[in-house]
Amino acid sequence: MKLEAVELIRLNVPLKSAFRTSFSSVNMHEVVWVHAVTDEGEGWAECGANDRPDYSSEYHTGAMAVLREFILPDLFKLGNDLSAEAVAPTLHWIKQHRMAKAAIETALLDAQLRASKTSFAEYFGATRDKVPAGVSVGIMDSLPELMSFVEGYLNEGYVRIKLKIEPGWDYEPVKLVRDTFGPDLLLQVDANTAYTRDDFDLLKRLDEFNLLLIEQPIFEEDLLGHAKLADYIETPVCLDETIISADIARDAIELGAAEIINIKPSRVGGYIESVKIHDISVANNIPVWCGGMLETGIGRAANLALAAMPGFTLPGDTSASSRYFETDLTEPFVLVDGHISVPTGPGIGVDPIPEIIERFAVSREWIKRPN
Ligand code: SMG
Ligand code: MG
Repeated sequence: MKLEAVELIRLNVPLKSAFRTSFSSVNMHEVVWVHAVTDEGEGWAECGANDRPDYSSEYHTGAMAVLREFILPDLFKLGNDLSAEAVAPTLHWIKQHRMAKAAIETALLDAQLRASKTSFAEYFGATRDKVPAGVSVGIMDSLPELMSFVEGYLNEGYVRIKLKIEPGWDYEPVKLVRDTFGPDLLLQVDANTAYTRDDFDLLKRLDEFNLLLIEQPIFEEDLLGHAKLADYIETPVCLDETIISADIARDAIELGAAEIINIKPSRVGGYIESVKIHDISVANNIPVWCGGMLETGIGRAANLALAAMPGFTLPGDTSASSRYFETDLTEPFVLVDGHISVPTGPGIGVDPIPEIIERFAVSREWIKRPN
């Protein structure tokens, strides 16, 4: 396969309601897509970064710059030797920038698999045709507002609730949700690094709610702190932000810092690295589940295929399109009996809808192979 050109598309997609975490509140969701044109066909991918470097160090303008200045020139140079599998080794010299690398690797994997009429799910060795859907519920202004969102999602059929927490919004909302919806509700929390080693006693109080897990309670670089916390509390510690590679996943597991892992392909540099993390986790009896970055249908399609692999034994943050958007940019993903179908078509199995791209696009830029 040979890369001919890449289109970088920046879109502003309104969310149905604000999504507040311990680090930001998003109403208008900025999205960046990578559209790769090769001699064998085209491919699409969504960059997992946010508009600001708040979830990780990456952000859209930076990701687009590193693609333009370093990543794409190297991939153009590969000529006919390009394949999705060749992307990571070629770009190894570029430190970090995993979300930018993941975006181009995924777009090329889409092009490659569309050409060979293979779905992402087949490529990953996925074993299911639908996956159970959880939903991530943001921090709210009040407890009644939280309750009305949680109740609405449960009525729609979501099989697991994740509550975003931060200091001052933890014990009380979790208690209210647990007391109201009972002991059988699959319930977990996500702090996005909002606590410190000084908060271990506070986090231990959450043990009484029999949570599935607590996600990324403290600073992402504090592997040892997570291991100490995992020893101290009953709730299983799950890592998100910390797990940026299969090597880190291996170390976190060995150290006892990760009892469960949230796999986000964008965070780890792509789907090929995600499969490695899945395999290491399965070999160590560590459950994994698929995280989300508020993806449109383009990113969601590929995540659903990954989530259909056998080691993904917990429901993911792969919710239906209607959880996020009035209008998705592909055919919407719908929730049926708490599950979402895994796409079966070649590549990611969905196509962007051109009129909707036009409606939400803020900028479109072509980068062409030099002659
Ligand atoms: O895609 O439903 C989704 C969002 C899931 O909570 C979610 N993601 O830390 O896991 C996480 C957060 C990061 C969101 S950044 C916009
Ligand atoms: Mg998280």
